[in-house]
Amino acid sequence: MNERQSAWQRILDQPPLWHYSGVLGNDVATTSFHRLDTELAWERPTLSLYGRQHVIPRQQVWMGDSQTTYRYSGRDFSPVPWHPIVETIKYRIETLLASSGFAPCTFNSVLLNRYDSGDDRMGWHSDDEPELGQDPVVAALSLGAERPLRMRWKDRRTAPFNIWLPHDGLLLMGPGTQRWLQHALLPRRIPGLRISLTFRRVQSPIIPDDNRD
Ligand SMILES: O=C(O)CCC(=O)C(=O)O
Repeated sequence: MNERQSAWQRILDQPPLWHYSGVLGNDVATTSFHRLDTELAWERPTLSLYGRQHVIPRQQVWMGDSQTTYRYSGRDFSPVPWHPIVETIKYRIETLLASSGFAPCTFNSVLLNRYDSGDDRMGWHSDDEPELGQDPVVAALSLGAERPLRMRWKDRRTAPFNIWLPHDGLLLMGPGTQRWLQHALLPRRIPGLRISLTFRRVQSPIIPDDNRD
């Protein structure tokens, strides 16, 4: 593994959990943030959770290569084609990971999440859907308001902890992260819009339901 620049911060060794500050540079990150906010067709779908229908407490767009259909909580999501800004960000992250000595990753899809305010949220889950394969790598870029991602071990070996996600920061969740940990973006009294882009690689087209809310 290459020497990592000081912009990388190791959060956990096993599973590998890293944060990188300043992925795009502040100006590009800020322009990308505003353009994604206004140019994407954000949706607030209704999902089935524990047998009840409810509207998700955030907005989202599922984007990627055409075969990357994704299913959770009783719904299929067909990807919208790559937006040029998102595709540029994807290449930037892939290049950054390769040049930092991580195993090469090629992402073919991304879930974009839009949190209008601190009330918008995502419940406890792991990104462990079978179509992502065993021990997927997920790389999440944050834009806009800084929020903490709450992490907890599935076996409760230590207390839950926060990872603060600043504008233009990348959280790299390496192999094993989804197997051992869950994460959530809990409601917080933090004003301001936040957008996250969670890049993934879909290996097979369809997955069984989970109970993400
Ligand atoms: O918005 C975030 O940073 C978390 C997103 C997330 O957990 C997911 O897309 O699975």
